[in-house]
Amino acid sequence: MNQILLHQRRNASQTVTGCRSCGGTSLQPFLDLGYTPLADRLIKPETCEVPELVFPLVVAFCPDCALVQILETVAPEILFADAYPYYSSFSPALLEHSRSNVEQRLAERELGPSSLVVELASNDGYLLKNYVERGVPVCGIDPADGPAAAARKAGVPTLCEFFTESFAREFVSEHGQADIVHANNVLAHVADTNGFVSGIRNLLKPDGTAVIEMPYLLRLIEHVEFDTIYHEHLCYFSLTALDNLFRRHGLFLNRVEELAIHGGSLRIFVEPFEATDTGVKQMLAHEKAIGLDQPAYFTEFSARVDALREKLVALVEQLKGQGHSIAAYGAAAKGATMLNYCGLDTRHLDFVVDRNVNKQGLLMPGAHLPILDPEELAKRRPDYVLMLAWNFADEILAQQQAYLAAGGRFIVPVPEPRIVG
Ligand code: DWN
Ligand code: ZN
Repeated sequence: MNQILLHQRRNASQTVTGCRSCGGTSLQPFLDLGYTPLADRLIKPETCEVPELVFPLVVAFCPDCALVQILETVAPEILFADAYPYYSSFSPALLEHSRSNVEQRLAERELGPSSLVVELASNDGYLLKNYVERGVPVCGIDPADGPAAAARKAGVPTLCEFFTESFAREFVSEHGQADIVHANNVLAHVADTNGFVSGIRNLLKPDGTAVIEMPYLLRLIEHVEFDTIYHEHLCYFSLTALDNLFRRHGLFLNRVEELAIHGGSLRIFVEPFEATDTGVKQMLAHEKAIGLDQPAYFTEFSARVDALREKLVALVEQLKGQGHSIAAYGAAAKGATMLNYCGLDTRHLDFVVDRNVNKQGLLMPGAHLPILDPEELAKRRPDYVLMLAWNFADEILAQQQAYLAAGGRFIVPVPEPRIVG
């Protein structure tokens, strides 16, 4: 790495010294994924010779509040604001998941023209549009200008801003407090974890509910979903760590649901009053019983990640050795971690396909696989396709019946590399 690159990196990121939640200084690293490029920083083909910025990716456990977190914080302006390529609306399954989330909220609570629903990280309006259709006033907040513009175009009022403690205060003085605050897959992305939660506290009406989703740490560990670790994801939550974090701000986890989405997620219902239901108590007790709140739980994870890597690389090399062609499906952020940690690149894989037209024509970070339209699978007929977006495997396999019928096969890497089809 040359001097300029190092200098740029110094200005672009910081290493934490204390826990992102409780400030404790006894962080215990348990997984080192090395220096990796930013997972959503797709490369323009004309700049592929320019060295990419790489940042350390080390995961640690806080014994004081049980929060799992990475140690490096990349400046959010670099991660999210500039040409952020993730648009939620490219997955029908996610759209259905969001529609049913809104239906459930509408069934539970009377919401009408005088209500307010706010979504933090509202992306392209994929969720809020369901409230708009039902005449409920909404406001989306998202710092990524492309997705925010798409949301406005879809009729979802959206402020292109980072949600912070001070922004929450300004927002409330202008628009009032919210009946419902949605925040899906964003809490883990925020560097000022406490400021964000305090902002939610300010934003909520006294009888308001924040409905928050995030990947569940327990499933990440169980299913070796190490590829969901990248610089956008600063924290990896257990219910125990969430309980500690929210209580600090006068917010209470009153209900929890476990969801299959994104490899296993939690949906928590957070309110400014305590009314903990039995589901929350049981999940907290279960985490304690299995030791998810203790450092020993994490000591073997690194070896399991390496075993997965070895098995996947051996499989890919064996197939290549037999003369088979291999492509990949899903230019997902998690795909970047998988490829880079396993050292898989254009020597092994010919291209990657993705339905997101904003990603097509670009190259994957690090591995530099060209991103093409999924129709190319039927045209180019690679023998095997590495399923990088394994969290949508069912949906993608259903879409790829023609490729499968023509003899194509998928390699699903998680929880253990296997061939399907
Ligand atoms: O937290 C985050 C999660 C929720 O989403 C982010 N920081 C960024 C992003 O992570 P990801 O890129 O790993 O997410 P996905 O949604 O698992 O990525 C799937 C990719 O596959 C997308 O680029 C869309 C694509 N896709 C496709 O081409 N055809 C997805 C489906 C379902 C399909 O049928
Ligand atoms: Zn802590």
